[in-house]
Amino acid sequence: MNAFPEVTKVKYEGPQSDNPLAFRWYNPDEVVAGKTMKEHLRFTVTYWHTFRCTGSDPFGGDTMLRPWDDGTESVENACNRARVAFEFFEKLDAPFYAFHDRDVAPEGANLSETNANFDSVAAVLKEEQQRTGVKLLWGTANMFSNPRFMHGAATTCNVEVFAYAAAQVKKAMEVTKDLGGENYVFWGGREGYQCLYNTDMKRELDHLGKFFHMAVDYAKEIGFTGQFLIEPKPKEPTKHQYDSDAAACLNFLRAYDLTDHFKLNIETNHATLAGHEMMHELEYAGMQGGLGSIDANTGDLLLGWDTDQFATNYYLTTQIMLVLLKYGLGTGGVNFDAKVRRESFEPIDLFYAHIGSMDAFARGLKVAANIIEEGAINNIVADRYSSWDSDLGKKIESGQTNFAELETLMLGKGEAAGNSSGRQELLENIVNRYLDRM
Ligand code: XUL
Ligand code: CO
Repeated sequence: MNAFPEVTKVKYEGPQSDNPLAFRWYNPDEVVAGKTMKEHLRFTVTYWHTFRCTGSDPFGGDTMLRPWDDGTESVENACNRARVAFEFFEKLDAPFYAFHDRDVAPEGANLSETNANFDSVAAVLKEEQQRTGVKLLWGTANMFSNPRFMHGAATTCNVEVFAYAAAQVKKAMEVTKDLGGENYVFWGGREGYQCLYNTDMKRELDHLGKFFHMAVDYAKEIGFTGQFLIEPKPKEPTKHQYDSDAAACLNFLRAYDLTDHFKLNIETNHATLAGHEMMHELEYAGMQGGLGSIDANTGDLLLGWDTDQFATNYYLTTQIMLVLLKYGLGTGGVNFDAKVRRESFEPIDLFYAHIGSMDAFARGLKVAANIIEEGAINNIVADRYSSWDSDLGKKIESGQTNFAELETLMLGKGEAAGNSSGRQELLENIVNRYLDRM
């Protein structure tokens, strides 16, 4: 394979380099906060955007130039594409990739044929993984593109579609396990509703709970030990998706007794659609022990939909890395669920896009590590809450007091102690200072 003849292996050349095909910040073996960058970041290329995106949009057709792809839905073309994908991962020095079942292999005339197609391509993926050492971060099932899923998959009103979805996930879990996948993701593409008049929400959510329990049971049965992840998103394609944000997902998991088996895969553009900052979603998941992995992208705030762009903004990557350093990623990774713009149609643009975002995350990691190491933010936060370190604070936090006792105290004092400044602007300046230092 030589689909990208103009690229050899992308290497670290340092911040002064003006080579657009070199890393300026991502230096895989450099140790930051006790681990190599490679270990911290676990960069992952998404198969669907990088190898299946055609560039079409609601207003126009395909634009992407992909000379290796013959444009057919044949298994042969899929196998060839898989080999090209691994050439890309290798040249980019990306340690992981992630896929949907239907990205890698075409559907057949029936489920058995579809499964056979999947097995044929999975054999190539396995061979290529062994050849290159690139690993599978996660697998997932696409249960949103085919028209059968118009009403949903696990939350459909059609019981046989539920059964089909179960069969599809069963197979996707088997292939993910066989390829050594470290996680398995559920993004509820059509698990939601367009209209409440025709929706039995309670019944749909009960079915979703049952579906996830079946997945947990099947994982045990086949010895799949990867982490299950749910990816929150509030809307698109449905008007409301049940996994709308981290809080909704965690509440669902708790209500259906699934918290021990699932964590969350948090995506920046989805956080934006939910009206949250990425940092909020990460912190919310992290503080409840539910942060599993991230889909690293960004949206265009002026467009307001899920544009899945590559993140290059250092403030964003610094914020993300501040939270990831706090909670760790475990078996998760930084998965580039991002696509090049339809105008960036040449194969080389795939390299520019990934290199730029890998560098932005690497720099964010270094800045965040410095901020944490020097306590630049944490000391101010600790100071802000220091009144809680008093005897009174300890009593409240350990549940050893009550309203009546607190009333007596305040009646005696007459007024609470004065407040101190929140220092928001100072903190924003501090982040700038650490960015300047790099
Ligand atoms: C859709 C999205 C998906 C999931 C995997 O917005 O993010 O690609 O990441 O199904
Ligand atoms: Co995603």
